[in-house]
Amino acid sequence: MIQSAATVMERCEILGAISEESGILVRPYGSESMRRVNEIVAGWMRDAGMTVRSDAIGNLIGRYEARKEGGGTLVLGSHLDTVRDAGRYDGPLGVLVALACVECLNASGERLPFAVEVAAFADEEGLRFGTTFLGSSAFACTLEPGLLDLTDGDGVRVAEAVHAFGGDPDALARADRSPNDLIGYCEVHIEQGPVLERLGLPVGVVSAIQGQSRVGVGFVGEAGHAGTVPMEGRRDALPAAAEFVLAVEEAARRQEGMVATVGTIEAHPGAGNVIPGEATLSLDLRHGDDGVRGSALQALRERAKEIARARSLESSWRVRQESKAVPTSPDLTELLARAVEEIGLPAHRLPSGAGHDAAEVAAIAPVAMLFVRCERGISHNPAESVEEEDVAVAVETISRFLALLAGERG
Ligand code: HGY
Ligand code: MN
Ligand code: MN
Repeated sequence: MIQSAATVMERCEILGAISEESGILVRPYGSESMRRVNEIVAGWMRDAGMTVRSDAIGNLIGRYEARKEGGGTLVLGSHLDTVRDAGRYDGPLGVLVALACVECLNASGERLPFAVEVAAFADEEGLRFGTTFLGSSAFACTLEPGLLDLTDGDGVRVAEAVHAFGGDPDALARADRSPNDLIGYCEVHIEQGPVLERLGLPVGVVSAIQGQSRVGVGFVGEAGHAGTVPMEGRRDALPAAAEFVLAVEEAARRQEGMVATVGTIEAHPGAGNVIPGEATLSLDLRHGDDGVRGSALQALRERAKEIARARSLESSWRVRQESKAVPTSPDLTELLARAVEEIGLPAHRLPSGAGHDAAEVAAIAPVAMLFVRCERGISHNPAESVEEEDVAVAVETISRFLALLAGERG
């Protein structure tokens, strides 16, 4: 497992150097850098004895066949897209640990009673379209057709991007596979929080993934000359956006367990001496209880309207994507916990504040997740860091998990 962990670490470095921009890691859906990492990972999958396919959105899927047909399929994996100025482990670690486990099986010629697939999802972060989980929602066949009309910053529609990436937008509504064949999905991911580090544990077992909403919010007024238009009567869109940002922060601070973030804001037309006629921003709102999240979202929508009204502006509100809170499967999670305990570690259970592909795959299969300790809980940041020894524990845990599952189904 130590050798496998070293390979995982090296591969995280290799993939982490493949980016759309030099100096920072940024790998959005459908980009040239994503095409390159998919080619590299596909090569590693083939070397590990897997057959490789891409589905209708461009998720890369490697398959290691079962001892004999009809035993079902267990899917392991995570995503290969990144946020802007990303770390090297959020996503790729889960794909590469999964691959390392299949490599171990292949090296000893071992076949399990079920097939193992490694899924490398093509869009989890939603950087390009302000969404989340496009890849795994296509995999789970839960992708809302309306999403195909969303556009990126250059006006390219999701459907066009899927086509350009070699996918088939018309096939997204059709399942690539029968869910009846699926035994489950298990994802390894960095924790992205400080809990495991504080407890001194290399890995933890996820109990639930909290829900999230992503919204595009806009304020429209009238652009004008910064020097000649008096303050009285201006219809400046940016102060409205600023008021809204503060309202978001206040709403989240008031509600226990809620987190809300405005991660992007733009003023148009965007010149120092022009009153912004339009301001657009992103809202990311999360809570473990979907009802609480829904009410908070509605309240913020009303707030945006009030702010706009008071300033004689128009406001717009576009929910780009929502995902519900998802508990992990008790059975698979119990098995994962047993795998951790077999190594001689306590199986600490913790919820996930971050979203994960597992939340989408849960629509068609039971899911489980293993978190790996990361330094100071930092993620979505180039300072993301994991220890090779912890990765070795993750590889060993998933290998044992596969063996336990094989014992149950054998
Ligand atoms: O934003 C998230 O929770 C995930 O990292 N995409
Ligand atoms: Mn992420
Ligand atoms: Mn991730």
